[in-house]
Amino acid sequence: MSSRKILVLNGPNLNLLGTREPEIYGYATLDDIAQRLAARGAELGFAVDCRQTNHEGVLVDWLHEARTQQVHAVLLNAGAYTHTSIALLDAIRAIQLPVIEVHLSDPETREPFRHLSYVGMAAVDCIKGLGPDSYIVALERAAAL
Ligand code: CA2
Repeated sequence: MSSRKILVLNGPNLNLLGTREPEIYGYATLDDIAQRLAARGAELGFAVDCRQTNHEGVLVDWLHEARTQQVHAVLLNAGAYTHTSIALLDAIRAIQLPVIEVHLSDPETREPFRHLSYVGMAAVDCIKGLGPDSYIVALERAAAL
């Protein structure tokens, strides 16, 4: 396995993917997405470590961990914390690693409260609105960095 690593961090409620609101988020589960990421990552020469938590501070801890573990890049779907979390903004700025913001839906076409992204203030790129393919496109962008 490659020693080059891409970390994929998923925030609150994304553990429910594939079970609720399929009209917005589709039918793929997070495990399905993780498997696709692992396969595409292997083709690109990267190990993909895909995680999910419902807790803001755990996302902050994992971002800090990325800095010490020679991670090539981070893909971050912070879920609703995208729109609320100055702590995540500060963590992304602090780790000095490329972070790509990922969303299944396109938050800018949804409710106004989803239009602001604190993650986007520090991320190097944002891939959104492609369903599970958002993660694959983001992985390809990350691999090319
Ligand atoms: O489109 C995305 O990926 C979002 O990050 C998803 C978040 C939402 O708060 C962001 O505005 C956009 C919500 C994730 C909730 O995931 C669910 C999955 C299945 C059923 C219910 C919620």
